[in-house]
Amino acid sequence: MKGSIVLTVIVSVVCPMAHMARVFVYGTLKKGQPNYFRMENTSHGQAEFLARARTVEPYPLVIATKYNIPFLLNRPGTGQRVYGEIYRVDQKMLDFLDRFEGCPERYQRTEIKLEVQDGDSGGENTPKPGSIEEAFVYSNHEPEWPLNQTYESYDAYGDHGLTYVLPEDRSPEQ
Ligand code: PCA
Repeated sequence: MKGSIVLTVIVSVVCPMAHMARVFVYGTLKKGQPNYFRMENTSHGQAEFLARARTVEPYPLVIATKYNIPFLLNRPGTGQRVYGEIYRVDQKMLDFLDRFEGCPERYQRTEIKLEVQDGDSGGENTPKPGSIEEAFVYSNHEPEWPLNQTYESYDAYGDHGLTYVLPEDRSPEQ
Protein backbone atom coordinates (compact mmCIF):
# COMPACT_ATOMS: atom_id res chain seq x y z
CA MET A 1 0.00 0.00 0.00
CA LYS A 2 2.68 2.43 1.07
CA GLY A 3 4.73 1.34 -1.93
CA SER A 4 1.92 2.11 -4.36
CA ILE A 5 1.48 5.60 -2.92
CA VAL A 6 5.19 6.25 -3.30
CA LEU A 7 5.02 4.94 -6.88
CA THR A 8 2.04 7.18 -7.69
CA VAL A 9 3.88 10.20 -6.35
CA ILE A 10 7.02 9.36 -8.33
CA VAL A 11 5.06 8.80 -11.56
CA SER A 12 3.08 12.02 -11.19
CA VAL A 13 6.27 14.01 -10.60
CA VAL A 14 8.40 12.36 -13.27
CA CYS A 15 5.85 11.92 -16.08
CA PRO A 16 5.01 15.56 -16.77
CA MET A 17 8.76 16.26 -16.94
CA ALA A 18 9.25 13.41 -19.37
CA HIS A 19 6.99 15.32 -21.74
CA MET A 20 8.97 18.54 -21.64
CA ALA A 21 11.14 19.40 -24.61
CA ARG A 22 13.46 22.21 -25.62
CA VAL A 23 12.86 24.22 -28.76
CA PHE A 24 15.20 26.77 -30.32
CA VAL A 25 13.29 29.51 -32.11
CA TYR A 26 15.14 31.79 -34.53
CA GLY A 27 12.35 33.41 -36.54
CA THR A 28 8.88 34.81 -36.06
CA LEU A 29 8.40 32.95 -32.74
CA LYS A 30 11.10 34.99 -30.95
CA LYS A 31 10.20 37.72 -28.47
CA GLY A 32 9.11 40.86 -30.28
CA GLN A 33 8.40 39.00 -33.53
CA PRO A 34 5.01 38.51 -35.23
CA ASN A 35 4.22 35.01 -33.91
CA TYR A 36 5.55 35.37 -30.36
CA PHE A 37 2.00 35.82 -29.03
CA ARG A 38 1.32 32.19 -29.94
CA MET A 39 4.01 31.05 -27.50
CA GLU A 40 2.34 33.04 -24.74
CA ASN A 41 -1.12 31.61 -25.42
CA THR A 42 -1.58 29.02 -22.68
CA SER A 43 -4.45 27.37 -24.57
CA HIS A 44 -1.65 26.12 -26.87
CA GLY A 45 0.27 24.71 -23.87
CA GLN A 46 3.21 25.95 -21.84
CA ALA A 47 6.40 27.61 -23.06
CA GLU A 48 9.04 28.83 -20.63
CA PHE A 49 11.86 31.07 -21.89
CA LEU A 50 15.21 29.59 -20.87
CA ALA A 51 17.99 31.47 -22.61
CA ARG A 52 19.22 33.27 -25.67
CA ALA A 53 21.60 31.14 -27.69
CA ARG A 54 23.31 30.77 -31.01
CA THR A 55 23.96 27.75 -33.14
CA VAL A 56 27.32 26.05 -32.70
CA GLU A 57 27.63 25.56 -36.45
CA PRO A 58 26.83 28.04 -39.19
CA TYR A 59 23.57 27.56 -41.11
CA PRO A 60 21.97 29.57 -43.90
CA LEU A 61 18.99 31.52 -42.53
CA VAL A 62 17.04 32.81 -45.51
CA ILE A 63 13.78 34.66 -46.06
CA ALA A 64 11.81 32.87 -48.75
CA THR A 65 8.47 32.43 -50.57
CA LYS A 66 6.12 35.27 -51.45
CA TYR A 67 5.14 35.48 -47.77
CA ASN A 68 8.71 36.26 -46.65
CA ILE A 69 8.99 33.32 -44.28
CA PRO A 70 12.29 32.75 -42.45
CA PHE A 71 13.85 29.32 -42.90
CA LEU A 72 16.96 27.88 -41.32
CA LEU A 73 18.22 25.54 -44.01
CA ASN A 74 19.54 22.22 -42.85
CA ARG A 75 22.95 22.72 -44.46
CA PRO A 76 25.41 23.04 -41.58
CA GLY A 77 28.72 24.61 -42.50
CA THR A 78 27.21 27.25 -44.81
CA GLY A 79 25.91 30.65 -43.78
CA GLN A 80 26.30 32.09 -40.30
CA ARG A 81 25.90 31.09 -36.69
CA VAL A 82 22.27 31.91 -36.05
CA TYR A 83 20.90 33.70 -32.96
CA GLY A 84 17.67 32.73 -31.26
CA GLU A 85 15.98 31.71 -28.03
CA ILE A 86 15.60 28.39 -26.22
CA TYR A 87 12.21 27.53 -24.69
CA ARG A 88 11.12 24.63 -22.53
CA VAL A 89 7.74 23.46 -23.82
CA ASP A 90 5.25 20.82 -22.81
CA GLN A 91 3.90 18.19 -25.17
CA LYS A 92 0.78 20.25 -25.88
CA MET A 93 2.82 23.26 -27.03
CA LEU A 94 5.12 21.02 -29.06
CA ASP A 95 2.08 19.52 -30.82
CA PHE A 96 0.74 23.02 -31.45
CA LEU A 97 4.08 24.21 -32.87
CA ASP A 98 4.30 21.15 -35.14
CA ARG A 99 0.85 21.97 -36.53
CA PHE A 100 1.53 25.70 -36.77
CA GLU A 101 4.85 25.20 -38.57
CA GLY A 102 3.36 22.66 -40.98
CA CYS A 103 5.74 19.97 -39.79
CA PRO A 104 6.88 17.79 -41.52
CA GLU A 105 5.90 19.34 -44.90
CA ARG A 106 6.94 22.99 -44.61
CA TYR A 107 9.49 22.52 -41.84
CA GLN A 108 11.11 19.47 -40.37
CA ARG A 109 11.72 19.34 -36.62
CA THR A 110 15.36 18.39 -36.20
CA GLU A 111 17.91 18.66 -33.38
CA ILE A 112 20.54 21.34 -33.25
CA LYS A 113 23.52 22.18 -31.03
CA LEU A 114 23.51 25.57 -29.35
CA GLU A 115 25.89 27.73 -27.38
CA VAL A 116 24.01 29.42 -24.54
CA GLN A 117 24.45 33.16 -24.20
CA ASP A 118 22.47 34.56 -21.32
CA GLY A 119 19.50 33.07 -19.62
CA ASP A 120 16.63 33.82 -17.36
CA SER A 121 18.88 34.29 -14.32
CA GLY A 122 18.04 31.98 -11.47
CA GLY A 123 15.49 29.85 -13.32
CA GLU A 124 15.97 26.24 -12.19
CA ASN A 125 15.93 25.00 -15.81
CA THR A 126 18.16 27.74 -17.16
CA PRO A 127 21.33 26.46 -18.81
CA LYS A 128 24.63 28.15 -18.00
CA PRO A 129 26.12 30.79 -20.30
CA GLY A 130 28.74 29.17 -22.51
CA SER A 131 27.30 25.68 -22.15
CA ILE A 132 26.49 23.60 -25.22
CA GLU A 133 22.89 22.39 -25.31
CA GLU A 134 20.63 20.54 -27.74
CA ALA A 135 17.13 21.54 -28.71
CA PHE A 136 14.61 20.97 -31.46
CA VAL A 137 14.51 23.47 -34.30
CA TYR A 138 12.14 23.93 -37.23
CA SER A 139 14.49 23.70 -40.16
CA ASN A 140 14.01 23.06 -43.82
CA HIS A 141 15.74 20.78 -46.25
CA GLU A 142 15.32 22.60 -49.52
CA PRO A 143 18.30 21.94 -51.75
CA GLU A 144 17.03 24.22 -54.54
CA TRP A 145 16.89 27.49 -52.67
CA PRO A 146 19.57 30.03 -53.48
CA LEU A 147 21.64 31.49 -50.67
CA ASN A 148 22.13 34.99 -52.04
CA GLN A 149 21.19 36.63 -48.73
CA THR A 150 21.59 34.93 -45.35
CA TYR A 151 21.04 36.42 -41.88
CA GLU A 152 22.59 35.73 -38.49
CA SER A 153 19.63 37.17 -36.61
CA TYR A 154 16.11 37.33 -38.03
CA ASP A 155 14.03 40.47 -37.62
CA ALA A 156 10.69 40.64 -39.41
CA TYR A 157 10.87 44.43 -39.17
CA GLY A 158 14.49 44.72 -40.33
CA ASP A 159 15.69 47.03 -43.07
CA HIS A 160 15.55 44.18 -45.62
CA GLY A 161 11.92 45.33 -46.04
CA LEU A 162 10.66 41.78 -46.56
CA THR A 163 7.42 42.04 -44.61
CA TYR A 164 6.32 38.73 -43.10
CA VAL A 165 2.77 37.68 -43.97
CA LEU A 166 0.92 35.93 -41.14
CA PRO A 167 -0.68 32.56 -42.06
CA GLU A 168 -4.12 34.10 -41.41
CA ASP A 169 -3.43 36.75 -44.06
CA ARG A 170 -2.24 34.45 -46.83
CA SER A 171 -4.27 33.79 -49.92
CA PRO A 172 -6.05 30.41 -49.82
CA GLU A 173 -4.19 28.92 -52.79
CA GLN A 174 -0.68 29.51 -51.23
N1 PCA B 1 9.00 30.15 -36.85
C1 PCA B 1 9.96 29.23 -36.33
C2 PCA B 1 10.68 28.76 -37.54
C3 PCA B 1 10.69 29.95 -38.42
C4 PCA B 1 9.55 30.76 -37.93
O1 PCA B 1 9.19 31.84 -38.33
C5 PCA B 1 10.90 29.96 -35.41
O2 PCA B 1 10.68 31.14 -35.08
O3 PCA B 1 11.90 29.37 -35.01
